[in-house]
Amino acid sequence: MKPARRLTLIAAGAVLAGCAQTANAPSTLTVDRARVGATPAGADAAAYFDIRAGGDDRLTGAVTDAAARASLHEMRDADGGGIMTQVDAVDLPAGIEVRFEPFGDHVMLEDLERDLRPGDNVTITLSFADHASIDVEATVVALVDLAEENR
Ligand SMILES: [Cu+2]
Repeated sequence: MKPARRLTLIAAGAVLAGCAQTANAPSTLTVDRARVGATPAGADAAAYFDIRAGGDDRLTGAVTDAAARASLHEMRDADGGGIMTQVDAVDLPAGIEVRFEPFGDHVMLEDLERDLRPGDNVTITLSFADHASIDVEATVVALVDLAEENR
């Protein structure tokens, strides 16, 4: 490919990316009911919340200073129940409330740096394909209370 043609393609790509952002603006995104199960240091805790994106978006990652790592987990059907599987992103269709909840999708806080006790708060930074990152304050709740949510 000749250099001149390659430059033209790069420029076209930049224009397309610009259009996509303009079409979504102003992009709104809300996160509600953030909570995480009480879990001892060194173990993994699941975090849950409701997300509503104003335009099509994707949740692409999470970090927290309460754990060594955080990853996105989906529940997939398997023999004898569900199995959790790490995924790169979770789709957030425009205007739809996407619920991360017990026995469903969640953010896994892996290898906790400290005990998470009921009433504590954990800051989780969520990142998205389009929207700017959001800091979420998740409340630590007893596991028994999480288990009762779906009853
Ligand atoms: Cu998990």
